[in-house]
Parts: sequence; structure tokens; C-alpha cells
Amino acid sequence: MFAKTRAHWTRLLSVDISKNLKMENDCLERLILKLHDVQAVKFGTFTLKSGITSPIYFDLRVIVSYPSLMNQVSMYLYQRAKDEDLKYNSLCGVPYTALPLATIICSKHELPMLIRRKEAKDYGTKKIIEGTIHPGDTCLIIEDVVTSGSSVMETALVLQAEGLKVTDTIVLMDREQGGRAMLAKKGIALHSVISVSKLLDVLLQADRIDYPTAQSVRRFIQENNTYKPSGEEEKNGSPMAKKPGKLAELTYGDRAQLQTTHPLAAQLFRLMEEKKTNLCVSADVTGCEDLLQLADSLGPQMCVLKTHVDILRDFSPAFIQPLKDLAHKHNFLIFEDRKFADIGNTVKHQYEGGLYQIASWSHMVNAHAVPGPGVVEGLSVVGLPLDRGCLLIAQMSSQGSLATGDYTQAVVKMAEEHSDFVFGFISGSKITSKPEFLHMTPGVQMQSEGDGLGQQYSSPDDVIYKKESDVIIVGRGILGASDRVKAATEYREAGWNAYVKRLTASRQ
Ligand code: 5BU
Repeated sequence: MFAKTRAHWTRLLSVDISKNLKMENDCLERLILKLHDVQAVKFGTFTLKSGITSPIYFDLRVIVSYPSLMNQVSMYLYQRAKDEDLKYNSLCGVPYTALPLATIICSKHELPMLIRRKEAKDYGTKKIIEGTIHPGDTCLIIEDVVTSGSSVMETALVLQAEGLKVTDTIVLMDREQGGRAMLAKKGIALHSVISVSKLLDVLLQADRIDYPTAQSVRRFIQENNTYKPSGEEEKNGSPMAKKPGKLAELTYGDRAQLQTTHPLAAQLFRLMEEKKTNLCVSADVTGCEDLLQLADSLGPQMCVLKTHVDILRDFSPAFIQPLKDLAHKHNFLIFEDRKFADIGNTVKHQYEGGLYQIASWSHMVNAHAVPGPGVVEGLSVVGLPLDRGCLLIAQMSSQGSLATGDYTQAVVKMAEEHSDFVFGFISGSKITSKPEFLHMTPGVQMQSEGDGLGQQYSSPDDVIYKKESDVIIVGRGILGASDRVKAATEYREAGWNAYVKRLTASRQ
């Protein structure tokens, strides 16, 4: 009797569930047809941003003109998160299309929202995220269409840099071209309302498209998967090939605005973006007049002028003011390559006093981590009140350098623990994924591979594009040229082009 009753209820229940599923399916089909009606999805021949020709094109931006459709889409996105039982504290829509969608959801369900700025803002609060940020909170990302997943990842990176957790994203349309796998690799689960396969099935059944059209889209999707499991990229061989699972890079301008970015690093990132240069000139000349002349003539080309003040044969304190004036005139920062490496108390005196009074004129200095954190603490006693910053030497360009492996890692940790004063590294490559830290690389030259005294050279493209550093430091490559301005212009262009190439590759 009991078994019969249970079977009866089970049957009734399953009829109910399948009825619900059918209703849901019918609603979703209506949504897909509506999206087709308003031309949010089109079929034909379209040239995508990447230059690829696609038989399908999504333009979800049009839905802002259809308020009831906006509400419907928002309802589906919210319901999807509910179905997955996601736990989150706030919502962030990827700009622009998903922004109003996130707004509707947040308004309807009284959820806190965060807004990610797309453009650099150079006045006011200088924030890249608007809204109240509670580090440690989980933020759910909303997006309209996902192809490779790079725009979701770009937003996730900005949120994560502010201390937020990003574990899931809800998207209206998954183009099924690798976004899900790429995001999964980065620890973000993608939940979509509609997949391209579902869309094609519905439109085919409703006679909105014919079978050959559906087939050509299916073929295109299969042949244009953006996600390559590790290792395949090298085989593909294209220098512009996107690295598997690689994040879309933040620009120097974006990095200037992160809340965690040191004020001096922010100033530097900003001026790099403004002047379009990632060139630091290493002014290794031995006379003050020579150095000032160099700073004036190469000033427009560089973001940083690096000095070795102790190689100037005629140094006098009178040399400092004209140097500072030139830095102001040409908008570059001064970096005394002093390589402090003593106990805290000694470096404090070396930095502040003596003949050179480095802290009074050099925006940044560098230090070895060998003595332990005391070296940074001693320097920051002097530097912090003056708004100065420090780069830690994590790797060196010279042959046989001992600054490798675990040592380099320990330097990164030391920097993270002293990020009020340390804003970056001297290193051969990018050594931390934290975008607030800056990487500057010496040993850059286009003509030569070494100097016979242990220096080892790489090209600007190698350093900025392949090794993902931020700034090239060039000395003799420019100083040894018959026309220094011409050489500096060439290095500046090579460094900037490599940066643009890196940004482009990360967005493909
Ligand atoms: P070059 O002429 O481009 O080789 O000059 C490189 C400059 O960078 C020079 O002033 C060095 O003292 C400085 N440098 C370096 O070459 N390698 C390093 O690892 C560090 C600094 Br740290």
C-alpha cells in the first residue's frame, strides 16, 4: 500500500517536474525568438575585430531599446544564479552591455552593485571600480556574450586586484568557442542561459534559419575554438598567438588606477600611458654637463632617467636643481640606481645624507634584498615621508647572477610585505602577476648580445612582449649611437610596439 502511494506521488511529481521543464523551455524558446526578432543575433558574413569572417553575429546592445526584453533577460540571468545556488555579496556587469542588466537585477533584488570603469579617469577619485569594496567579498560577474572569456577575465582581474573573490560568472550567451574552458582554468565557473547550439536548434525549428546556415555556424564554432590546452600554442608558432588561458592585460593606465598601486607607481604608469613610452634611459655618463644635456635632449622619449650619481667626476650639489627642473619640464621620473645593500641603519644614512643626498632628488631607488627586510625598512624611514618608492632587485642581467629561483621568489614576498614603499622590481621578466607591481629590465640592446664584461642583452620585443616586463632600461644602446636622439626614438618605438602587441595578443 505504502509502495503504491510512493509510486503514485513519484509519478505525479515527475509529471509536474517535466511540465515545469517544458514551460521553462518554452519560455527560453520565446526569449531566443525575441532576440532574433530584434536582431540581437544575425546571420550572414561578418568580419570580426580579429579579422576572422564569421557566419553569425551577436549584438546584444540593441536590447536596451526593448525594456520588457531587458527585464526578461535580467530575470533569466538572476534565475540562473539561483538555480546554481550561488553565494555572492555583490554583482558587477562587464561594461557596457551587461551594465544595465546588472543594474536591473541589483535594483529588483536589492543587491549591492559594483561598476567597473572602462576608461581611465584622470581626475577626482581615480577609481577603477565604483561602489563600496569589501575585500574578501565575492562578486558575481554578469556578461552578455562570451567568446574566449577574455572580457570576463579582464573584469575579474580588476576585481581581484581590489581584494574581491570571483568564482562564477553568469552569461546570457555562450558562443561555445573556448570561454568556458579558459575561465575554468582561472578558477571561474561559467553558467550560461543560452548556448549557441541551443539557439541554432530553436531558430532551425522555428524556420528562422535553414539547415545549411545552422551547419555553417556549427562548423565555424568548431573550427574557431579560442582555447588551446597548454603546449599547443608553441606548435602553432604564430608570434601573435594568444597564450592558453592567458588573461587580458591591463593597460598601464588601468594599473595606475588600482587602489593597491603605490602613488609613485601610479604616477609612472600614468606618464607612460600619456607619453606613450616605456623607455628608461640609463644615463651612464661621467660629467654633470653631459648628463644634463642628455636629460634635455632625450627627455621627450623616456619615462625614467636612471643615474649612477657616484660615477660623476664633477658632482656638486648645484647639479641637482637643473636635473629636477628637466624632470619637471619633460615629465620623467629620476631613478638613482644606487643598489643599497646594507643594514637598515646604514642605508638610511646613505639614502638621506652624505655628499649626494639621494632622497632629496631621486623619485625612486633600488635595493638588494640580501640583508633582509631591514634594508627596506631603513630606506622607508627616509623615503616614505618624501613620497619616494623603491624597486627590489629580484634578478640581474649579468652572467652568472645568483639572484634566481628561490631568491627571486623571496624578493617578491618581501616586496609584497613592504608594498607601502616597494612598488616593483628590477628583473629580467615579469615575476608577479599582481598588476600593481612594476617590472623594469636592464640589459637591453638591439645591436649586441653582450659587452665582454658579463652584461647580457635582450631586445625590447623579448623583454616587453615575451618576458612581459614593463620598462626597458637602455644605456649603451643609446649612448653609443652616433645620433642619440634617433637611437632613443627607435628604442622607445620598439618598446611601445612590443607593449601594444602584448595587449593585443591578450585580447584575441
Ligand atoms: P647598458 O649600457 O644598457 O648595459 O647599461 C645597463 C645599466 O643598467 C647600467 O647602468 C647597469 O648598472 C644597470 N644594471 C644592469 O645592467 N643590470 C642589472 O641587473 C642592474 C642594473 Br640591477
